[in-house]
Amino acid sequence: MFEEGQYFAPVVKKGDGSVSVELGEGHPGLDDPVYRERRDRIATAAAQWQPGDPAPLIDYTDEEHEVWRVVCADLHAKHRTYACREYLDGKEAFGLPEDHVPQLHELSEALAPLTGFAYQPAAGLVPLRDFYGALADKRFWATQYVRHHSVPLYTPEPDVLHEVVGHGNTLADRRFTDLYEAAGAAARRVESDEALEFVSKVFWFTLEFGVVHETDGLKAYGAGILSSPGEIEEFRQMTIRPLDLADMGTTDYDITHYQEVLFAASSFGQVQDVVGGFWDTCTDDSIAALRLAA
Ligand code: TIH
Ligand code: FE2
Repeated sequence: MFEEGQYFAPVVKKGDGSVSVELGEGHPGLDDPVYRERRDRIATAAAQWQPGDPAPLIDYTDEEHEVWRVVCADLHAKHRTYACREYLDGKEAFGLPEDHVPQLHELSEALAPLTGFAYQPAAGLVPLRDFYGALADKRFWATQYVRHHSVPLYTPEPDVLHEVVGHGNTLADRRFTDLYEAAGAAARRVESDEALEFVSKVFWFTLEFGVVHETDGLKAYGAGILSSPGEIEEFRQMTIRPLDLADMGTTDYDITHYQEVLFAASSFGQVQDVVGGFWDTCTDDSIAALRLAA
């Protein structure tokens, strides 16, 4: 999913149906015309996609495949050390290629028998209600561009590596997809923007950046940690707070840096019970009460 920040790259629609991605100050691709052309082309394909169509085929270049290889090779050993059990199970079931960027449409086909989830292409920022609401229908909005080759270890912009290596391996396991679906149902149920923001912050501190205690140490289950070869080596040094709905739903975060505050569950079962249970039942009123308790 795409959010605002240092690298915020708004998508601007042009008259001919194509779109242009406005890379901002500080973006590593700002002065790289080849990269900018790629971003525009890939975003245009997403903008022209219609619901029901398969995700567009992207003609990834050798350089883009190389970024994929570098990140996957680096994460290969790090996942074994730092990823939680449930993620490693999903990764094994999904069997992603490590030598080339896969196409979203083939990943949707592979997910169908596993969990029924499917990817749909995002040109850029997807409004919160659309992004989360789609999860209730087992649809995951995903970008298709590749991070700039000069910064493979971390990007504040969710790219296809984040969507597929981070989220995809979780979309292959029902213990995770039950949580995604519950978050989607919650986002559809709540009415106020404040309640939706609370639901989305709980998502951020769990499915994006959650960590969990296992017998041999603290592990990551959040997709944002699991897709970043840089951040995955640092999360154990951050401020680790216990899983707490009121705290997660009201804590601010900065998407442009490694997350300094993380919330640790005592077990994956606690995430299912506490966070899944919250999304299953939350209402505007129950969230207002949690806000007061924070
Ligand atoms: N920082 C992640 C990465 O480098 O893979 C991408 C993002 C996850 C969540 C927001 S941005
Ligand atoms: Fe994400």
